[in-house]
Amino acid sequence: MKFAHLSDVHLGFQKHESLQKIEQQVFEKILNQCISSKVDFILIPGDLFHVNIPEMRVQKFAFSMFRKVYDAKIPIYVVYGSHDFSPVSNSVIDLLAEVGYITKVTQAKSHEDSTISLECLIDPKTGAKITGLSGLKVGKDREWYEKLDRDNLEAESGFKIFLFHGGISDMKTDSSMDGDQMPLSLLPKGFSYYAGGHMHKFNHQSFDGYANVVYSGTPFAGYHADLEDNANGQKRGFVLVEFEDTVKSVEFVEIENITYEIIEVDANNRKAESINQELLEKTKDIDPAEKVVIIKVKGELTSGKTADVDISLVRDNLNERNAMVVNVSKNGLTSKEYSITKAKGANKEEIETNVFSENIGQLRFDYPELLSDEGIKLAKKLLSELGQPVLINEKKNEYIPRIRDNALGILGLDDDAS
Ligand SMILES: [Mn+2]
Repeated sequence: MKFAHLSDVHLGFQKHESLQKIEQQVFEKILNQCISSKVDFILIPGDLFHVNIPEMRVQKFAFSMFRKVYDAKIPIYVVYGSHDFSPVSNSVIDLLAEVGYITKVTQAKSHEDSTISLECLIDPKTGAKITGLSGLKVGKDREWYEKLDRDNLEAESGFKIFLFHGGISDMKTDSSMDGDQMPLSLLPKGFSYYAGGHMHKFNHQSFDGYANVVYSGTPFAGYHADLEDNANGQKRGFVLVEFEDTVKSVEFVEIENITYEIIEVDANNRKAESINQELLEKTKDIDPAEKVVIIKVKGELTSGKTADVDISLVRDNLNERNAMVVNVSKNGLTSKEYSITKAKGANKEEIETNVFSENIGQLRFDYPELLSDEGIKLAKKLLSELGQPVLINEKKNEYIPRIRDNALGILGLDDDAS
């Protein structure tokens, strides 16, 4: 008997059309493999979708995929992740569950002594007992686990699987995703397999009382940093598990997504000009055609503004040579000469004014209206305009020009050129 474990698919995360295609292709490939290798069931412990109610394009795709798996008579067992979680069952997960394409495994009961008990559901074909808890929004998970009646679950006999969504502090994982982690001891002991979601890299470890604690990782990407990891050689895919009365084997199945190039530049103790030059040179050395190109600049410039590091030439060059997507990360870039000083204030209004007045002195412009008190006023007006929400029933193609025209008006610029 065998089952598949995949998680953190984050359907709907990608904004770029070409990457949306890859996102879908990868998911389709995995489900096709599940069908062709005749798995008995599929586990998805959370973040199947990037948000609880994704756009219709994503929902349509998901329904067509799950329909195929349903027709192949393969049950899918899920818990919510932190991304597709909804406290009032207002998630596309619930639609899929309602039509019977997937099954939510959490059957929890709260008791008077404030404990929570879980019941296992039994997979009809294999007899495997399956239960688990959803990932909740930040910090809430721990509370549930602390109230969980573990004894009752530990007393269950047979082949048992626990689905969870969250970080486990006992596991050696990549530190970039720390945050909320809980000790393994909050999970019930003695299960045959712990199907984890939330951590985006494959990880398989066993502990005393806790065999086979496994994260399948994201099959493609659910954060921008995932693409960077992919570019640096991180393998992506899903997990296939063979079992009888115990787990016989846990196999990571790699699914290829796309090819990458990464251009990294260290900006420490340098000027923007030399960075721009290095970027251009490194760009010439790569063949970007049909690849995701990641440009990463970090470090502290000796002078100038971080905006002086100009990616536009490099981007144009890469696009002319048919790069699929160019992703720029300048988050780690700062400047000795110009850095935003934090400011305090009694309210949002005051903090904004103080941030502008603390920092505007660092700027050198030929336009007096961009400096001193006049500049602060202008900046505040602009900030408030850019923060205007979409009106009820306003369409995106109405909202964007409205905000743009108003912003250009505040700056005293004419829009005719665009
Ligand atoms: Mn995730």
